[in-house]
Amino acid sequence: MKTALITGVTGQDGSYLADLLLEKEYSIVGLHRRSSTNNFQRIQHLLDHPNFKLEEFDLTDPYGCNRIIGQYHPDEFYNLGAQSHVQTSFKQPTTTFEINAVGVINILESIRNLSPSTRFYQASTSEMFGRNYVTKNGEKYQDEDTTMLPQSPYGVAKLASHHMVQIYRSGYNMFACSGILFNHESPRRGENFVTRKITKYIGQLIKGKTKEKLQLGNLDAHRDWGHAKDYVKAMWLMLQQSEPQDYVIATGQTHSVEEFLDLAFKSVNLEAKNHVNINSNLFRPAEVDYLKGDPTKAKKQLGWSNQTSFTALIEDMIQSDINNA
Ligand code: NAP
Ligand code: F7E
Repeated sequence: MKTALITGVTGQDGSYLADLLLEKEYSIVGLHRRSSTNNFQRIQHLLDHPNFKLEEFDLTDPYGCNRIIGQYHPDEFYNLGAQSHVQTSFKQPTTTFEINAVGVINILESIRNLSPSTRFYQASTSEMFGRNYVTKNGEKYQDEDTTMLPQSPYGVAKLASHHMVQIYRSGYNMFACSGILFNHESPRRGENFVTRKITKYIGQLIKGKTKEKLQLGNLDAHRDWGHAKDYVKAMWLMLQQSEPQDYVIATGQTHSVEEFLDLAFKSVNLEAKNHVNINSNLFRPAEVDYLKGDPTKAKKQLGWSNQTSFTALIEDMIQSDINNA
């Protein structure tokens, strides 16, 4: 039985990855930060699973990294833990860098020194591209070779760790790779990301739980949105290859925030314009205007492809939030 360690197991992706690896009969050690109140909502259904256990851990603690890696010598290590909110990274740039960049060095060093055969996955992101894209046949998109010009402390920290992974791979011959994942959402998405903010509001509106208008920021930004359940499969596939490499994971389609908003409201026969206020406080100091990934390499080499359409994603999130409300 293979052993996998997952940081960020209490988060959206960590919880779906744990589901997937348990189906594949892995033994999972979920690494979580101590908090004063229980935050196990997304993994509640796994807590009694015989192949699932939890360990306290913080990415910013190098001694803790050594302790965990030295104790388990895992076959696979998935680093999904992060300060993952872009807007928050402008307010907490140092914390973001400590967790998202220095934290990754902490793990890479522990693996290099204590368990060099462990395969390592890093959660890189389309935010690293920032405002940059390339144009081919009139199409604007980003792929593995597109120059990265991040526009937020989050993007800068993730780019630092992305380069670190490449250095440990080439310099120390480690099996270390990064998935450059474009936005992916689900019913388990954090409530302060724009998609979930919208679907949660719609659930509450329909059930008569709110009379307030929904406050949103920039509706013009374009994102390539997929479903987290599909994307965790790509993480696993990357660690099953004969050579470690980096891959873009995306749907290959882009939509504006406004399109998401309008479609979400229309799907329950409402008009967004009657329920939304634009709030300038929610605009970012710097914005990423346009993201559309080209997942050709992942399709060819991993056999991975997106399975959930944009409308099916919205439907899944809205149904779940109506039930929650
Ligand atoms: P998420 O729901 O915000 O989960 C982040 C996880 O990281 C949580 O479990 C959180 O624990 C944990 N964490 C935060 N600080 C930590 C620390 N100092 N030590 C250990 N764990 C810590 O994020 P997600 O959407 O699942 O994303 C997973 C990863 O993919 C992140 O690295 C994110 O940056 C990256 N990513 C996400 C997307 C996307 O669209 N979702 C796209 C590209 C890349 P708490 O529960 O205690 O807060
Ligand atoms: O913003 C706009 C906002 O916070 C999307 C993270 O998972 O994906 C995510 O980062 C867009 C931006 O996601 C609101 O300005 C408008 O243009 O949902 P978001 P994100 O910043 O794209 C990447 C790939 C990651 O790696 C990150 O970890 O929506 N927007 N109004 C708003 N955004 C938020 N959060 N809240 C609003 O009210």
